Amino acid sequence: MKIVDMRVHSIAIADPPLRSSYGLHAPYALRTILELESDDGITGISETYGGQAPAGALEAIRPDVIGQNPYRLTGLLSSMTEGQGSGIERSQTYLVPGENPLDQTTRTYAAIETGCLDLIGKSVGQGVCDLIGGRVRDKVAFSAYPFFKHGGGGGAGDDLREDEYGEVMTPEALVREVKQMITKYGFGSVKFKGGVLEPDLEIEAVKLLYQEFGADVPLRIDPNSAWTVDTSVRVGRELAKELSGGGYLEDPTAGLENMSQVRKRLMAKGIETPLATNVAVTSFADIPQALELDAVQIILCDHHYWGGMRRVQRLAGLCKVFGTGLSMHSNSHLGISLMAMAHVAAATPHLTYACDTHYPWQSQRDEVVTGGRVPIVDGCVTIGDEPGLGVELDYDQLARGRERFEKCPYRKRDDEAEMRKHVDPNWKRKLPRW
Ligand code: GKR
Ligand code: MG
Repeated sequence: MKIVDMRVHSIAIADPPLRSSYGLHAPYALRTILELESDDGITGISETYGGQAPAGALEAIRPDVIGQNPYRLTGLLSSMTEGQGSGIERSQTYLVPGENPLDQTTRTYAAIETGCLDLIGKSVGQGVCDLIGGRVRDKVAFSAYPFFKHGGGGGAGDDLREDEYGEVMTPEALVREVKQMITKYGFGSVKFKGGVLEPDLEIEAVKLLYQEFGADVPLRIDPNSAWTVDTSVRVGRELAKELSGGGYLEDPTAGLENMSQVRKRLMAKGIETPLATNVAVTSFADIPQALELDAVQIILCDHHYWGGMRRVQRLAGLCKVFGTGLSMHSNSHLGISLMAMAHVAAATPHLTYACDTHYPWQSQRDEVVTGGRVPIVDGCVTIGDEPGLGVELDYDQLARGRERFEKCPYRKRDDEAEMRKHVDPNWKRKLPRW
């Protein structure tokens, strides 16, 4: 089998005005959809970060892809899996995921790997999870992912989406948002995006969530490095009960040394809440120091930037050896990414937490897979017996996504610029803010 065509589609999907310590989501999130077509007429697909740079990076390796055997291509491209550098420069501390040039090759590789696996799976009639080691579960659990948000459902001009959750800028509204999500999708755990309001209000939000859902629904809070070490310790102390029993404190502060300080000081008070990260550890090169400093007890994997599904499995193996937990990170995405996340999760025995997903924030109008949105039932995505990733492209919907991309002014994610445009003309991301 040979790859005879490669198609790279830049699309824009409506996205609500979600807040984080990075700033504000733009009315459109950008994604890239990749198609790899074989000489026997089968097409493998994948989804990755969007905008000019990721699409350009894929276009740049076109000559290495066309004419290759999809079983061998990832071997030929394996030098791309290391990316460059490690530590804060390479991390997502200052740059939003998908925008760091230092992990560009790992992201490009991952998109190609997923496309090849989907193509191979479709050609041999097997699911991707069964190609990469075999499923250990066929229901993959995801958690609710509430954000503070301004009013609006995303989109612009005459292309607005329904504002399902309304404005959510108080602890009470956040609880309402989570209730709505749980009613609709049946999630069994909650990952709350903090780093937006004063820490006391975010503490209150977690306490209210705990009161509402009880100890059986694990809670996590992720302020994306917005706090000092002192604030992180204070939040960890005040939420010792609420974040125990399967919860965690994610990236409270920037950098491994600071995370390590937080851990030490919490442990000294007898608080064992684990610290998780998708910011301080984003590559294999970060792991030795993270473990040495005991800065991180849970790593959030993401095949999109860790260099693909098999690298995530390798990460899981390392985590198991060192007794480190493994969870999964996400960014605004559609059904192809959701299925890829579910397939790698299904074939990763050491995955110790429900995965993150932004999927509830996107709408049917933007979905590019046939049959509409991938169902999340009882908080889980079910992997069936369909080959590959189990989804096919809806070419009409893809064309609409491309058209939205052409029309919208965005070519990269810049949450800081959106904050200045819509919320505060002088806003600057400040780490730590509190
Ligand atoms: O979508 O604003 C967002 C998130 O803050 C995202 O960019 C993060 O990468 O979800 C992510 C996280 O867990 O840090
Ligand atoms: Mg995070």
